[in-house]
Amino acid sequence: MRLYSVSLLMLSLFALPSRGADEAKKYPFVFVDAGEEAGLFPALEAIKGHGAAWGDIDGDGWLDLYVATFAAEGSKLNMLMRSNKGKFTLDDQKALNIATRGTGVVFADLDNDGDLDLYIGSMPKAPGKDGITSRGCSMFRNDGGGKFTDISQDNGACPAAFGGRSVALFDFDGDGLLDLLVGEEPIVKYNGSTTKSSRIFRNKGNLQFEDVSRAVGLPENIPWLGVSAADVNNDGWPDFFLCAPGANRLFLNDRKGKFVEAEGSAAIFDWKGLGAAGGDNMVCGVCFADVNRDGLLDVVLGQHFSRPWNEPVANRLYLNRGIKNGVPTFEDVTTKVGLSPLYMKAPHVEIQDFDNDGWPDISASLVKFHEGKPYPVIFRHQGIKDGLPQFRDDAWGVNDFPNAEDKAIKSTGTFFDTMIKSKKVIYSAPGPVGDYNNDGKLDIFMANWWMESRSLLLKNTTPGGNWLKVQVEGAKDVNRMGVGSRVKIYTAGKIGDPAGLIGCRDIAVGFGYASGQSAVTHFGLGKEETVDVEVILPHGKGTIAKKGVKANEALTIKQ
Ligand SMILES: [Ca+2]
Ligand SMILES: [Ca+2]
Ligand SMILES: [Ca+2]
Ligand SMILES: [Ca+2]
Repeated sequence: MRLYSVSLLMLSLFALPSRGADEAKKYPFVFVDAGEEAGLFPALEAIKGHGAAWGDIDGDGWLDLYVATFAAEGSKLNMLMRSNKGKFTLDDQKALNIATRGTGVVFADLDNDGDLDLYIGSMPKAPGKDGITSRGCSMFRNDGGGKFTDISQDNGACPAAFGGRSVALFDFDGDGLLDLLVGEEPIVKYNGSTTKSSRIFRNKGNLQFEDVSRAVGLPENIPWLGVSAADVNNDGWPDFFLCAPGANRLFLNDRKGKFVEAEGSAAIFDWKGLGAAGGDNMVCGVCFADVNRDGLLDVVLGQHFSRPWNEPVANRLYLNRGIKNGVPTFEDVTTKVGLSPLYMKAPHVEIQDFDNDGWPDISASLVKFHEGKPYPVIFRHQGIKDGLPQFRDDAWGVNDFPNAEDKAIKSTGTFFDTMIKSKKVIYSAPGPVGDYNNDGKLDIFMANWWMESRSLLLKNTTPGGNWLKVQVEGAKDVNRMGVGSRVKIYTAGKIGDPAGLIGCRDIAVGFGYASGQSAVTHFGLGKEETVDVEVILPHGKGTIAKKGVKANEALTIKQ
């Protein structure tokens, strides 16, 4: 109820006349729509884009991009865009050009051979009146150099009647092989699936998997749209979060191969008070990172509510307030920290430092436009005040959306027609962040759902501070990608001192919504020119310290 009253307050604030141009000048980031110059078009024109992943598939140091679509009349099928130093060309491998209703896409080294395989979470569809068929979940083996072979049949992770949504990687049992966490669509028979039960597929080695969902304690009938795995109770073992309508839950790893729901998690993360919900009101994306430098991972949730232009809704931030008896305590600080209600869906969410000032910002998969230029909605971290991180978004003021006319539209279809024509705002399902041009500034890719609109490669040219990229190469029972490693950045000379902590996050792939990220973690460093880096390997496999690391480089730490 409280949130609702705040929404009304914000509604009246936003109803003030727009100052467009002046507001655009205040926007603290600079993004360029770089899809054309980077070569994504015409390949990515006319797609129903619904999933995307970054990953360096050929080991040349440049991020490649896989885009998944919803197979529909007129839409192109899934595509791999291969990067040559930041310029993309459409890869011609027919095997990858499949018809899916793709939501989750991740590049993942599932056999620890040093190259990235590919997994796609998708909802199967039998041919209907439209004659269009789509495959369910699919897996491709990288045979080296980014040449892929379809191994979806009989691998155990691509059941025929399973409506896969977002995907996250984790090594839940500590055997050094990455397991898959795949959400299932909440509406039974919306696709070729008869269940709404998310799955954990355990990696048995040799690219063979088994469904261990029930055996490890993930109950039946828990669908999920967004997924994320991270160690939220600092015991070295990956925990996970599911979000779906009415089912935001945190599960903790018992370190013996099972999960238990964190006590009280359903109540803490319950998303009530949003008026006459229903319809496609959905909690969608989830992302973990430490936003207040206390060494505890906080969590942000994204939303895909039915008609936010009528009734705005904020993406939510929960601070991790400490761990008691192995269970983290979370506090909803959304309104206290400035995450203002959004008048549009913003399903994907990431915590990343877009201006490299050392404070991680919160991005929504939502863009406003002024004079044709994109202003992605990013809540910029303003630092800590009175013990709380403060965030501010400056994108909304750049144009008058939603004006009274926009707000009066009740029909979703009419609204979207207007939205596409007026070019004032757009949102996307996926919005994976990655530095595609290797300049140390984090870029964003948003696959577009409307065929007459365009996907956005948002090149970040924001003047900013120093940065550091860290990746971890596992061996000896730690997965090769280093997923699950905790990376902590300290001011030089302060390693291990909580007062010197600048950044803290887990190496993670597959978070937010419908998005796959590279296993390279990025930290803004502000003015720091050298820092100390501590890597805590998962499952108690040890700690690696690197002191006096120079800023503005990509550091690979080997186990
Ligand atoms: Ca844990
Ligand atoms: Ca924290
Ligand atoms: Ca920042
Ligand atoms: Ca960049």
